[in-house]
Amino acid sequence: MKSNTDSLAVNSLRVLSANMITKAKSGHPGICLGSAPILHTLFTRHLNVYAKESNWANRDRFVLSAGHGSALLYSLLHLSGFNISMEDLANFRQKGSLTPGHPEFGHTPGVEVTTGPLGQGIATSVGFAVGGKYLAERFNKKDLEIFNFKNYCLCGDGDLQEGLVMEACSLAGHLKLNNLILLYDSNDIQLDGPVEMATSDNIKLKFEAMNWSYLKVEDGNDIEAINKAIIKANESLKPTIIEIKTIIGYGASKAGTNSIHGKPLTEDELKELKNNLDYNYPDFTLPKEVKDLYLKDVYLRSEKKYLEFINNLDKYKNEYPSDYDVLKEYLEHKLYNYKNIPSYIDPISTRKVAGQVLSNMSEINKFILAGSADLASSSMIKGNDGNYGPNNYLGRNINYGVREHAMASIVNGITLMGLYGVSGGFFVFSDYMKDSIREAALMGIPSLFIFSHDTVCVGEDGPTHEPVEQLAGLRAVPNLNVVRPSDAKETTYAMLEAFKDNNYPTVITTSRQDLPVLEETNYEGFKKGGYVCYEPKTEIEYILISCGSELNLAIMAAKELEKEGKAVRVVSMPSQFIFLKQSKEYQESILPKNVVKRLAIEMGSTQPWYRFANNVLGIDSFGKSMPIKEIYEEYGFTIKHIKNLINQL
Ligand SMILES: Cc1ncc(C[n+]2csc(CCOP(=O)(O)OP(=O)(O)O)c2C)c(N)n1
Ligand SMILES: [Mg+2]
Repeated sequence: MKSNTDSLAVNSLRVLSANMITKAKSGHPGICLGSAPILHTLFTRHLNVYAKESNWANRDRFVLSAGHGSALLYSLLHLSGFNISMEDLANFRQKGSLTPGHPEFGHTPGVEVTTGPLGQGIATSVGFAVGGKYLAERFNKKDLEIFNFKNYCLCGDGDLQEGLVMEACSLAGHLKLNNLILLYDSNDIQLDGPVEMATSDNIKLKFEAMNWSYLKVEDGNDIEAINKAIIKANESLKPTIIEIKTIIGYGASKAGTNSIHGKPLTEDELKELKNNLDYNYPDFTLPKEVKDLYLKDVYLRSEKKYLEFINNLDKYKNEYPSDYDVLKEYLEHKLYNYKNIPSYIDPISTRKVAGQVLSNMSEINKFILAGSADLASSSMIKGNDGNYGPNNYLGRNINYGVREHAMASIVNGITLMGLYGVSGGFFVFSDYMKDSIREAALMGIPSLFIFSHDTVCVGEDGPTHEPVEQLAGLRAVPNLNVVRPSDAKETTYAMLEAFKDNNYPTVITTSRQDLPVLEETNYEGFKKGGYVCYEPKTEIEYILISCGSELNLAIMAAKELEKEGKAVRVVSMPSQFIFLKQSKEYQESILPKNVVKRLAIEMGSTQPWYRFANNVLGIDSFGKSMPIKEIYEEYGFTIKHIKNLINQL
C-alpha cells in the first residue's frame, strides 16, 4: 500500500533533482518532476540492484533511455546506496563530477548504458533482453534458476519517435522478449511544444501490432496503479509497454508546458515547488524516513536477492558441475584460446574468411551471439547453433532483418551483458548504424561490427552500394578501432584481436572479391596497427602505405619499381587507431621522418591518410555501376599509375 513515506520519498526525489539542476544552472527538471513516482515505484518495489555488488550477473537492468532525466537517476542511485554522495549530487554537471549531464556507463556506478541520444537506451535494452533470454536458456534448470533478471527502461515521447526504436521494438516483439518492460513517461509534451504538433500515433495499436503487451496507467502519481501494472507486465508472455500519463514538471508553476522541459527553476520557482508539494526540508538533505525506506526496500531487499543468487551458484556447482564450469567461463569472462582457426593458401575474399573464422571461434566460445541485417549470405556473418528465437533462445544466430541501426545497439546490449555481440552488414550501410557504433566507442566496450563489400569494387550495384567516405568517418570516431585487413591472414588476426577484452569496439571491413594470401603479412606486425611488409634491398627512398585489397597492388608496384632502381618500402596499415597507440619511436621506425616521398593507397576518401603521407591515391567521388574488371583502371588503381605517381614525387 502507498504510504505517506512513499509520497514524501517521491517529493524528496523531485525537490532534490530540481535543486541539482538549479544549482548547476542547467538540466531538465520537467521529466524529473513528472516521472519521479514511476521510478520510485520501480526501485522500491521491483528493481533488484545491489549497490555493494553492483555488477552481479543476475541484477535487474534499469536503463534511463530519456537520458535528460539524469538528475533523477542520480538521486535514486544515491538513495539506493550506490557510491554517489550528496556532494556528488550537488556537483551535478560540473567538470570531473560523478554526475555528468547525461548518464555515462563506466563513469557513474549503477549506470548500465550511456544514454542521451534518444532511442539508444530502448534499443540497447532490447540487447539486454536478448542476452538475458540466452543466459537463462543456457544455464537455468527446472529446479534452479540462475538467470531471471528483468530489463526495465524508462522512455519519453521523444524516444518513441525515433526510427531506431521502431526497429528494435519490432524485433523484440518478434522474439517475444517478455523480460523487457518499457515504462513510458507519457506527458504529451516534448522540447518544442505539445507532442501533437509532431505525431498522432496510437501507441497502443502501434505496439500491439509489433506483438507487445500494452498497459496504461491513467494517473502517473498513482503508485499503486503503477505497481500493479509492473506486476502485470512481469506476467506477460510478450514484451510490455506501460504508458503512464504524467504531467511534465509536476508541482512547478510551469507544469504541463514545454518551458519546464529543459530550463532550471529559478530560486523563486523552487520555493513555489516546495510549497506546492508541501515539502519543507533543507536543500540537499533527505528525510530520515525516506533514507530508511530505500535502505529497506531497495538495498536490503536486493541484498536478499543477491545472496539467493550466490547460494544458487553454490548449489549449481554441486548439482551441475560441468554446466558450472561453463557458467564460470561466462562469469569470469574467460579469454579463449582458439585452436581451430583455419589457415589459407588460395585466394579468397576476406568476407568469407571472417565468416569462417567467426564460426570456428563460436564452436569454442559459446558466448558469441552474431547476426546480420538480412545479409548473412553476403556478409558471411552468421551465428552458430541455429536461429535465435522464442523456440530456440540457445540459437546464436540473430536474424536482425533489415534493421541496421537497432542491430548495432542490440550488439552493444549483448556486449554489455558480458557476451560477445557481433554484427554483419554492407559497409556502405554502416551509416545507418553510426550513432550506435559511436555509443560503443563512448562506452569503451568491445562490440564487434563486421562489414563486407568495403570499396567501389562492389561493382555492378553502383554508387548506392559502394562505400567511399565511410572509412574516413569511422576512423574519425574516438576510441574506435577500424581495421581493414588485406588478406586472409590479416582478417584472421583482426578477428583474434577483436575478441580480447578491449576497452574499445572494433569495426572490421572485408572484401567482396577474392584476394591473394600474401607472404608479406604477419601477426606481430599486425598487432602494431602498421608495419613494414616489404623492404627494398637498398636504402629506402619512398614509402607506400596501404591496406585492404590495395596492399597487394602496393607490394607489386614496389617490386616493379625496385627493378627500375627505385627503393620502395611498403607499409601495411590495417589499423590507424592501433598504429597511433604505438610509441613515437616505433611509428618513426616504420615511417622515418627523412623519407618524405610517400604515397598512401586506398580505395576510399583520401582524407584519413594525409597525417601519414603527402600524396594519396584514393577516391573522393561517388562510385559507379560497372563490372569489377574495369574498376581498377577507372580509378587508377593499377601498377602503371602507381609507378607514374611515384615517378612524379
Ligand atoms: C536523438 C536525439 N535527438 C534530440 C535530442 C534532444 N532532446 C533531448 S530531450 C528532447 C525532447 C524529448 O521529448 P520527451 O521525450 O517527451 O521528453 P520530455 O520533454 O517529456 O522530458 C530532445 C529533442 C536528443 N537528446 N537525442
Ligand atoms: Mg514528453
